[in-house]
Amino acid sequence: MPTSQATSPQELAKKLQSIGAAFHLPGLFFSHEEVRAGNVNHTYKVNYIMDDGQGMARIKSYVVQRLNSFAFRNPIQLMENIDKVTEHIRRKRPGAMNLHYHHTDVTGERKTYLMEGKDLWRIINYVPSITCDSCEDLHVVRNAGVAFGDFQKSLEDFQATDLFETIPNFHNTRMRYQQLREALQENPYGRRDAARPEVDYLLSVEPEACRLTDLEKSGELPLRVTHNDTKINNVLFDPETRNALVVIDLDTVMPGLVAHDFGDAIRFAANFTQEDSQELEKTGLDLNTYWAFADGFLSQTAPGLTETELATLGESPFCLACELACRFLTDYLLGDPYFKIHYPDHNLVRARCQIALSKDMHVKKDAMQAIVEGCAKKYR
Ligand code: GN1
Ligand code: MG
Repeated sequence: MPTSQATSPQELAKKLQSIGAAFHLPGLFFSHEEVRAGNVNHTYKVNYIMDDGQGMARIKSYVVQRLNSFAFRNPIQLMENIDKVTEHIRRKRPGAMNLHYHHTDVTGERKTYLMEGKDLWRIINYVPSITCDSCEDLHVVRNAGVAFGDFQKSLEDFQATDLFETIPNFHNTRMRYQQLREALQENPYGRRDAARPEVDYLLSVEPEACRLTDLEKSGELPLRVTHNDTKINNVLFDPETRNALVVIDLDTVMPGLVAHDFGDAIRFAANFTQEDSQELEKTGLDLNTYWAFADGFLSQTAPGLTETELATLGESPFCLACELACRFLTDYLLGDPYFKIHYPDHNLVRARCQIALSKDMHVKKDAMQAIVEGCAKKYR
């Protein structure tokens, strides 16, 4: 049964129950809710009730996910990557919270996934926590920087060639521009004219937007193992202390640049508005938030960075915002096959917001670089 957005709540509940059974979840399924955080995978919180051993009821929750098979063409290799990375982190940070994936025991083999046709399902323990989409609490922002910086550091001795490239060329900005050009050429939904001003702007900044990709290609920036999707809502926080508990969403852990992780985190966390805001006059880079994240991130990573890596951090949010604008616009032109949308022009709106953000980042590039250098000096 497909579990598209058109599926009825009853069908979905039945489906989730059968997935839970395949993973041998104990207790009685009694409710579920969709978690609308990610733009790609489908995520649900499911709640089970069981005996606590003393005759009282205990409720236990799990996170059930259906991987987007359009975005991730090699789901089994992806799960193998996650296994390797979480194991590595477990060894390096024995006391820290780690993600726990449940196993199916279908053929006596302990697998962390269930394949149903093209769909891969997986189940993770639910961690009581809070996440932030935008954040005024600079303590939380700094902690997110520490968490992503520590994630980076904990993988510095991980053999990058041991990882399967789950989405090849994920942060290859040149290729994202190429895909935009092809979508414009193809124009299958006749949307090209509606996207003209956005396309013109993106093409006008292409050389600057592709700086990271060009420096990677010329070998001036080292490839590391990076997270590649460092939205602040991919960090779980303790509801009371507001300290970071664990970094989640490891689907795109692949070889990449430090600047990808830094720039992507900033473009999401330090925007005055949400990623799909239509209030373009309010959209822009908040330097206070930027500073807090940079300080946390560099407190972990500064000692290991090369001078060239450090020199690219200030411009990286601009590059990442333009790259994502290309991706949203390409998806809009192709009829939205990749990103989940909540209304017809959603991807065009998202692209416009990233463009407005990138314009403000362009103005603030030197300030961003100065802040990075100041923080790095502190931690070296
Ligand atoms: C997707 O699904 P989510 O929200 O974790 C996308 C990121 C984008 C982001 C934009 C695998 O991430 O690259 O930056 O949307 N992930 C993938 O919101 O394409
Ligand atoms: Mg993701």
